[in-house]
This record gives sequence, C-alpha cells and structure tokens, in this order.
Amino acid sequence: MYGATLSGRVQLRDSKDPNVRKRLDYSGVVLWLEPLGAPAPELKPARAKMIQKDKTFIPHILAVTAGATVDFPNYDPIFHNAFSNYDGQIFDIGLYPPGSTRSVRFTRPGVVRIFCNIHATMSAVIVVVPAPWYAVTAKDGSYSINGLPAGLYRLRLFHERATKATLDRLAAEVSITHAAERLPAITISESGYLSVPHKNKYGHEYPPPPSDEGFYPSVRK
Ligand SMILES: [Cu+2]
Repeated sequence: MYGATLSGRVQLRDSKDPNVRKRLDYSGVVLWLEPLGAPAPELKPARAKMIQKDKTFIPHILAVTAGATVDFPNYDPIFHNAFSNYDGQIFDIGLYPPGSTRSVRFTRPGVVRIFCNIHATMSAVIVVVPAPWYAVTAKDGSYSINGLPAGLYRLRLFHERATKATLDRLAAEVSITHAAERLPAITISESGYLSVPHKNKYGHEYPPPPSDEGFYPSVRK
C-alpha cells in the first residue's frame, strides 16, 4: 500500500458573495473520498480546534473524521456558546466564559451547522467525513488529498453556498492508480442558494446581545 496524492482546483460561480465575485475567494469547499468496494479504514481518534475570536468561529469551515473531538476555546473577553440543533449532530456546550474551552466529540459522518446562542451573526460548519481522505480548499480553490491507497473511490463535496442537488450532481467516481493524480477543475454554482436566517437554540428570534461595552473599547460604535 502506498500513499497517492489527488489534487485539483475548485471554482465558484453564480455567487452573490463579494468575496467570491471581487476577490475570487474559493476557500472553504470540503472534498472527501469514500472507498468503493472496500471498507473504510479504522479511524484514529483525532483532535481539532475551532476557536471563538472577535465574535467569529475560526475556521468557518472545518472538516474532521468521524470520532474526532473538536475543542472550542473562547479567546474573546466575553461569553460565547456553540450549539447545533438540526442536521448532523445535535449538541449545546452551554454558555462559557472568556479564556475557557469546551469540547465535543463528533461520532458520525454528516454536516453540522454551528451557531452561538448569544450572537446571531456567528456561524460555522463542521463536516464530519467517514474516511481519512479529505481536504478544504485554499483561497485559490486548490486542494490536495494525501495518503490514498490505489483503488476506486467516490469523490464527494460540501460547499456552504451550494444546494444539495448541485453537490450531489458533482459527486463522481475517481480511480487512483498513480502516485500523483490530478482531477480536471471542478466548478460549483452557487445558483439557487438561499441564505436563511437561523433561530436561536430555543427556536426563537435572537434577542439583542448583551452589551460589549468595556470589552471591545476600540470597536465601539
Ligand atoms: Cu458568541
């Protein structure tokens, strides 16, 4: 068994997002391979991090293997929360103070949408994949998946601003026979994507957040 590399590039089109239209930011697309006709290898318990800083989850898109534990350290001077209440895995790590951290283990493959129950503008996605062969695109859309045994796979994709139908159509069989494989460019259309405002963990509209006065003196409006 040897470890081949599959690389390529993703492009986004039909976007309403200025980061994509003006700055050609193609980051945050998750690609992963599922083996066809062979069992997925046993996964090592992995650990990853999604930090809370400047009222933002960083990274915005994180991919981990099933069984991985994700730490959510709070680097802000204010309380935060992280919860998910639909799709993927349901969890709520409660309200936790500056400088502390909470952890969640993601047990099964799926797309987990994450929000903060205090700050309506905060969101992130954790894509839990079933095998250790995955990548998240860089700003230029490039990706590289390493350590692939020769064989047949199904390539699958996740992009936050694409519909499920679009992503399902892009899933493709990929045969790995050489040490370095390169796929033709993949174009993902954001057409048909609707950004729907989410509710808080109680299923209600967000009340105004607590005052940050004194915590963020430099960004006070
Ligand atoms: Cu928050």
